[in-house]
Amino acid sequence: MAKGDRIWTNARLATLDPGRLGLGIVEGGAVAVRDGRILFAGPAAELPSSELTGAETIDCDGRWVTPGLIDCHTHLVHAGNRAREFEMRLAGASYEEIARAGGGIVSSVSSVRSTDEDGLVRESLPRLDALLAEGVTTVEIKSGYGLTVADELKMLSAARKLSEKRDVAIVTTYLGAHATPAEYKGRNGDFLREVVLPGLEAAHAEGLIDAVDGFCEGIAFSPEDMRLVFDAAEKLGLPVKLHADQLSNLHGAALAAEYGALSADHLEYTDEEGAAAMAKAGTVAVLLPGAFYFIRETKKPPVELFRKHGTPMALATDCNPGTSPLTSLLLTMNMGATLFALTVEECIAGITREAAGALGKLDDIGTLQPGKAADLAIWDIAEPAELVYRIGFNPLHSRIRAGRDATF
Ligand code: DI6
Ligand code: FE
Repeated sequence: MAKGDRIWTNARLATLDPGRLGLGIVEGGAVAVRDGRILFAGPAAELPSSELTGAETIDCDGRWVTPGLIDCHTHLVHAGNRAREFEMRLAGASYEEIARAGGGIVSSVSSVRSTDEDGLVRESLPRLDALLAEGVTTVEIKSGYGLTVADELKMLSAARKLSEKRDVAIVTTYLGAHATPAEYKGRNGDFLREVVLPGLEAAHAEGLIDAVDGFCEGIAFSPEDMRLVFDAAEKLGLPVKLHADQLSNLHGAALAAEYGALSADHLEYTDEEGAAAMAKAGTVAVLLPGAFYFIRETKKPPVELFRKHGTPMALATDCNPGTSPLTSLLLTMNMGATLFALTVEECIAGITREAAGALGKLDDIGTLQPGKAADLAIWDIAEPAELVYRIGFNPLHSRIRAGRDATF
C-alpha cells in the first residue's frame, strides 16, 4: 500500500458512470483512492484488495456516495448586494426607477470597483462556504462586474485566491462582455475594443482564464459583438460559453454551437434549431432555474427539445446579486424538477457529470470512475431522490476533496 491510500466501504454509490444505467448505482460498493485520485469505484467484491492491503478503511455504514457536486455557472465573486433593489421591486418599482435610484447592474459594478482584491475574497467566502456545506467540490466563477481591465483582473484573481482559502477547485471564466459600463453607454464597439479585448489578452497573459463568456441579449451584447470576442478567444486557444436566449431569442444557442462552445446557458427562448445545433456540437445546455424563479420568468427552457436531440443538460446556481442570489445546488435541483420538470436523474447528473462537461473537465471530475479526482460527497439519505425532493434541508455527511476530508 502507498501512503494516503484510502478505501470507503459499505457504501451505496451513484457513480454517474455513463457505462452503467441511469445514475450508475452500485449497491454494496467501495471507492478506493490513491494520490488523490480514484483507483477503483464499484462493487466491493471486485476491489483489487492485494494492491490495497493496509489502506485506511472508512466504513460508510450504508450511506450514499456521489461525485463531489459542481456549480458550473456562478458570479460568486462580487461586492455588496441588491436587497434594496429587491425590496423596491416588491413595492412595484420599475426597472428605470431602480436604475435612477442607483440600482441595477451598475451598482454592483461600482461596489466591485471600490473593493480591493482581499475585500472581494472576504465578501465572497460566506457564499462559497454555503456551497461547500452541501458537498460542492468545484465552482466556476465569472468576472464581469469590474468592466475595466484592472477590475476584471482583480475579480479573476480574487476568484483564484478562494481555492487557497478552502478545499475546492475553482474554474475562472472571463466575462468582460457582461454589461456596458456608464462611461461607454451607447458605445459597445468602443468598449469591446478598448476594454473587453485588451482585458482578455491581459488576463490570459497572467494565466487567469479557463474560458471566455458573454451576455448575448438585447440589453447587453449582440451576436456580432460576441463574434468579435469569440474570435479573439479562439486565437488564444481558449474555450467559450455564452449567456444565450435568456430574455429573447437572438439565436445565441446556435452561435455558441457554431464556435463549439463548452456550454450555452439560460436558454429560455432557444428554438429547435438552437437545441439541435448544440447537440451536434456537444455544447451543454446549462439551465439556471434560480434566475428564472427570481425574475419571475414564465417562458421555460425547451427541455423536451433538449431531450429529443440529446443535448446534455446541466444545472447551476447562477449565484449573482441581481437575478439569482442563490447559494444552494440542492435547492437548484429542486427548482429544476419543480419548475422545469427535470427528472431526479437529470437533476443529479446536471450538477455532477453534465456540469463537468460544461466546464470541459469530464476527464477529471463529475463521475466516480478510475483516474478521476477523488472528489466525493457522502450523504445521510436512504435514496438519491431525497437530494432533489427536500427544500432547505442539507443531508451532507462529509465532503472529500482529492481524497482528503474537507471541512464544510
Ligand atoms: N444574466 C443575468 O441574469 C445577470 N447577468 C447575466 O449575464 C444579471 C446580472 C445582474 O443583474 O447583476
Ligand atoms: Fe450568469
